[in-house]
Amino acid sequence: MTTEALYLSPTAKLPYCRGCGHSLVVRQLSNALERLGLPPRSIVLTTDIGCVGLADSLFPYLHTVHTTHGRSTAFATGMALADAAMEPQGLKPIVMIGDGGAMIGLLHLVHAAQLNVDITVLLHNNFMFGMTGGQHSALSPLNWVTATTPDGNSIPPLDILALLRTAHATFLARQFATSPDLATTIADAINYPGFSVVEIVELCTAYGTRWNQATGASLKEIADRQGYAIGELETEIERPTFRDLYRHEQNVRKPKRAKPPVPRLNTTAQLKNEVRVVLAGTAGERVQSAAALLCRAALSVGLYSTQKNDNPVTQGSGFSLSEICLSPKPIDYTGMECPDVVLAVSDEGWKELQANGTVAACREETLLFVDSQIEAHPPMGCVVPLPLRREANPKRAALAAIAAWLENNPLLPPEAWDAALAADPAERRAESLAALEVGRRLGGECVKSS
Ligand SMILES: Cc1ncc(C[n+]2csc(CCOP(=O)(O)OP(=O)(O)O)c2C)c(N)n1
Ligand code: SF4
Repeated sequence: MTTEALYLSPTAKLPYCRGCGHSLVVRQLSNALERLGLPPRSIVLTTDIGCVGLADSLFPYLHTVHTTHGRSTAFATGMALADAAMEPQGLKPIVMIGDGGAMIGLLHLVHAAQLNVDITVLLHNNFMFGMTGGQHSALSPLNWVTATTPDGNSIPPLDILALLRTAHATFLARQFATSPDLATTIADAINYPGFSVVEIVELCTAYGTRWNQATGASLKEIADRQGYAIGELETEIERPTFRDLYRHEQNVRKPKRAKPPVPRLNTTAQLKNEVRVVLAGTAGERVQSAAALLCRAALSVGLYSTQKNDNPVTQGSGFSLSEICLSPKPIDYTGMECPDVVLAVSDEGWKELQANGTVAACREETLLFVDSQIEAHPPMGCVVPLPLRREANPKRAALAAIAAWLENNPLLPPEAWDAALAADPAERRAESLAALEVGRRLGGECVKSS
């Protein structure tokens, strides 16, 4: 296999119109890769929509991804972020995008430049949308005739490199597709360890040349008229790449204080069948943490448990809800069509249970423990009102409700709670034990009275 065969297939039939600048770029990209001698599998050619996006199949030995319009830079950025975090590293995404795609996905370019991810963007600027019939793009020069500006464009064009400079890009280059230096510039850009962009000024021969009497020789004049510098542009800043920053952060970051796994006790739980519990209350009143504690307690005695939380987008206001499954067997489905137990400790929680259909889904045998301040009128099920908020205080009402239910259905031995609470700071553990105590007492009283 010749080296060229590793990049542009020697039998490749280029799909572009005769004289299209894209053909020149494809050949010069192949030359640049050949010079760099990069392993083909270390490159991901990430192409955009448009004629520019037809390049994938010409490079059979590279990884290729053909993406949605304007999003090629975002795909490449994602790959570069993942590559920086993985071992071994060494994937180089190269984006091939048109001026149309660059406009549609402009912020992806800005973002890639800000992040300084190791990607190279080859921005094929033929001043128009080629594939769809030669419409104007935000990079069309003044007076440029396009399908949508038949009398010539009167909107000043965007200088994409100037824009990316303000996004802190550190490698910016502009070349003509016809330039003998193009392969060198592309190679330099690929070699650059951070974000690099090469704007390639070229012509769409299907529309641009015809409507503007332009030829390859006119490119310099067009660039001059817009004040566009050609070549690798000066950038005054040196700054770390995303890869450098990531490595640095990995080295300095303090290990996250994760809760240790819950210890597994010798005791087993008295649970034969799966039980599904919905716990509902008010945000900020430790509803979801009480549910997590129940799950940990269940794990300590060999049960399986799952927890799904819900709250409004506001996080700190409104309802707070947890759906908990406990089971002696692995839990494959965590849905909650008809809960076995409903624990509602505040008005907000109860209203949400009505709104989300939980109350309507209760059956005859569903147990409902609700705070006595709530006016609960479920269509079915057995409602047990308990003064949870008053006796345990609102922040402990959820845990007290769990304890009250378990006092009536002793699924977990008391030592399961000790195991679940073992990792908590002493003060928090004492609060939780107090809540459990109140719940047991209230639950015990309702057993006696029934
Ligand atoms: C989101 C979205 N918008 C519009 C289109 C239609 N579309 C297909 S190709 C194209 C023009 C591409 O122009 P450019 O990116 O400059 O590439 P060229 O064809 O010139 O190589 C457009 C607008 C699309 N496919 N997807
Ligand atoms: S339509 Fe224009 S951009 Fe597309 S291949 Fe033909 S010349 Fe190139």
